[in-house]
Amino acid sequence: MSSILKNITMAALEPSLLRSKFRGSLLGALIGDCTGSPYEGETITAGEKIIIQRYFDKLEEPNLNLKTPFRAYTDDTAMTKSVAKFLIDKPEPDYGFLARLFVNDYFKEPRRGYGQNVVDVFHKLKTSKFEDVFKPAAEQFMGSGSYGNGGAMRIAPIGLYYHNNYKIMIKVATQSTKITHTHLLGINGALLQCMAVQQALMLDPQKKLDPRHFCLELYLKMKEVEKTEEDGEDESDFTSRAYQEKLKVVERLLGKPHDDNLDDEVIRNLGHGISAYESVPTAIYCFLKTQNESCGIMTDNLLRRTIQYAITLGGDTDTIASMAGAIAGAYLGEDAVNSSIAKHCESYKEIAELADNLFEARGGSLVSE
Ligand code: AR6
Ligand code: MG
Repeated sequence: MSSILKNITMAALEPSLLRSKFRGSLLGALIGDCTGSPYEGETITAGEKIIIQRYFDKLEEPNLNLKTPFRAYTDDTAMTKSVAKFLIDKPEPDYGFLARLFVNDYFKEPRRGYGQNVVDVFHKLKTSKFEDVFKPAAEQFMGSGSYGNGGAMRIAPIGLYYHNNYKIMIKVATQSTKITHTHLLGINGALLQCMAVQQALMLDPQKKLDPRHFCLELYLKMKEVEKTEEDGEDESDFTSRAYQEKLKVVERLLGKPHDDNLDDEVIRNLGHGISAYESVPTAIYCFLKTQNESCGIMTDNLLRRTIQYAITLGGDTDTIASMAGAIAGAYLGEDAVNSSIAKHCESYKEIAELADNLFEARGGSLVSE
């Protein structure tokens, strides 16, 4: 194991702070999903950015009565809930159990905006009676597998639960992703998002974060992941080093002062699409960029700032805002969650409870390698 992996801080966090961070992360993911989904697939103009600013200002009003009481969540949250339950209900990872949770949820509520590939995989899993839970996904796209961001969008519970057991975190994140996504870019995108959540969780929310340092640490970890990826031998250089290269771009963009043209450059260089490659580095950038108050978003609340900024980039808004929200919430904890905004999100109480159950299932922060 390289020095970067050996040096990952294993210091136990104070239990009440850790519990708060579990809640912050899962609620951040939920809020990003629910507030982002109305803008999915849009190109956001300067005028719309102002409308989004007003939309969030309004959601923050404590006595706001909306005709529709809540913003519905999408497949991002549905699948995140399943991943959390998989960790809570079984002492050892049981991927057959996780596959059944995904499939049961999908057939109960199919209209949550699932990607077409995962829908195919769910049908095949059901028809095959879950005989080999990794086979259907591996067969998709003529054997190359999906590179969608569906593995990354649901990974936060794994980064939280295994936060002080890095090696197992990587293993469980990889295997759980492979139930639906087997393309190297889909898997490594999920690993990058998982590492970002874990890294954010380990930070002291009272201390100002150094965005470029956070990015460099992720880059070094990603270099390790992309180097040791066995399947990478047959892949092009581009695919097997893709995320290292993207993180260099994130670092470069973080060095630029905010202006009206920068968002277009971010979209052009990092992307805002449904592939993991064009969305996970973007979510990380959203989190890091909004640590600086001059990022074009008018609010002191760092969690809202991250989520709102992610939405203003357009494209796959719910998933990018959800991933960015999961990272920001893991850093900041529940104190950063604006309760007025949260209460407009479907199932926010259930998600807070799920975060507590995930925390309890872990036995606090006591288990380490
Ligand atoms: N070759 C060609 N197209 C691909 C490939 C590939 N190897 N992999 C993915 N696609 P999917 P997700 C395209 O279905 O990742 C939802 O809104 C293909 O068009 O695996 O779970 C979620 O909330 C495929 O249908 O879904 C996410 O935001 C699409 O990518 C987003 O969609 C999505 O891959 C992705 O969810
Ligand atoms: Mg989505």
